[in-house]
Amino acid sequence: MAEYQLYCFAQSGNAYRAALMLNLIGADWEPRFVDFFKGETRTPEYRANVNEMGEAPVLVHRGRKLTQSGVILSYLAKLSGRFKPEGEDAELEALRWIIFDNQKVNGYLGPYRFLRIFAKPAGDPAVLAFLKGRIDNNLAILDKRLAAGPYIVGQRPTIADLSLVAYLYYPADEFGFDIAAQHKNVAAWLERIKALPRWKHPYDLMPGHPLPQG
Ligand SMILES: N[C@@H](CCC(=O)N[C@@H](CS)C(=O)NCC(=O)O)C(=O)O
Repeated sequence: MAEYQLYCFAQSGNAYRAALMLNLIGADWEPRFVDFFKGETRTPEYRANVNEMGEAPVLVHRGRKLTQSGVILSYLAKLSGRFKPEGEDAELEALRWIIFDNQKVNGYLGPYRFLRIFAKPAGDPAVLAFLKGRIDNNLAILDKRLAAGPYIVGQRPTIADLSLVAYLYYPADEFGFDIAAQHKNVAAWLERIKALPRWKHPYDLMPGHPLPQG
């Protein structure tokens, strides 16, 4: 058995944050497929035994079960010393962007994409329009931040970057608009993260893609 197990599935940008970090630091890890589209996270068993919040990702390591990708990223950064914001100011700044990401950047992008391409029936157009307005605004904030420097905090990649890329490598047709084409600084930053050794696309890193038809 590998040192780390990660409950995850390919379509989950939230899980991708943790999977990418594990891969980039060269950890000995294995995915544990979560059958999200069949409702596994909503089962009493999952909530009782895996995560009371009913979510993926969940990281299992040395008897611990950690949830919330921001917590998992912080844990792995502390343990490995990699992608760790150095010093209190950088730590707080990284946390600030991770929370903004969870709530406002990928926090809207994930449900937007879900309602567009996975939900049955598909999302209400008014809800989609509301989310798209928030997404455009928040991606512009991210783009402006990246105009000022190569990474979110300082001159090297940290867990704040690995959080914020969560959904941004998924294909443009899943969103119905091209994030990289519309946000040039985001596009260049995505290329910088992609160039890191052991980077992998979410569909190549986690199980469950493509989804079975039907
Ligand atoms: N803030 C959480 C979000 C986790 C999350 O929402 N995960 C989704 C999958 S992408 C989930 O498991 N949702 C459960 C459900 O909707 O039942 C994190 O960053 O880990």
